[in-house]
Amino acid sequence: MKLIFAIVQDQDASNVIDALTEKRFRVTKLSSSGGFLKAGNTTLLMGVEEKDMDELFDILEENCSVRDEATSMVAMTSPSDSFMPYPLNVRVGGATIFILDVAEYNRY
Ligand code: 2BA
Repeated sequence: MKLIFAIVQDQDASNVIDALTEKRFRVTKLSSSGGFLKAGNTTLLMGVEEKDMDELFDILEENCSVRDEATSMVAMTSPSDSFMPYPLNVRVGGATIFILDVAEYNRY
């Protein structure tokens, strides 16, 4: 068994969870935030058998979209040491996925 962490955008979370549970995958939803944008995102925690992983990744790919986000970073200007915001576009992925081996899985 593998443990999958998938970080997805909040806008996609509801659809992807519905699609996963419809196919009988078990999912835990965690509210999270990205360190770079400091914006909310969703982390999905899923324990899956290796034979089912391709189906799970297909569902993530179908339901998670790449989006361009406009944000502003702050730069310090010298010599006055004042802070200047400047616009920045970042491409946020549909899903960032981590796959871990599971030593043991029990449900009581
Ligand atoms: P954030 O950290 O808010 O990052 C949002 C997007 O900003 C990233 O999209 C990437 O395009 C850009 N970005 C992130 N860190 C950057 C940096 N140090 N310099 C320049 N640009 C940067 P994604 O790569 O698709 O990541 C989406 C979210 O997935 C991230 O939100 C974070 O919550 C998570 N994530 C991505 N890679 C991760 C990793 N290696 N470890 C832990 N979490 C990760």
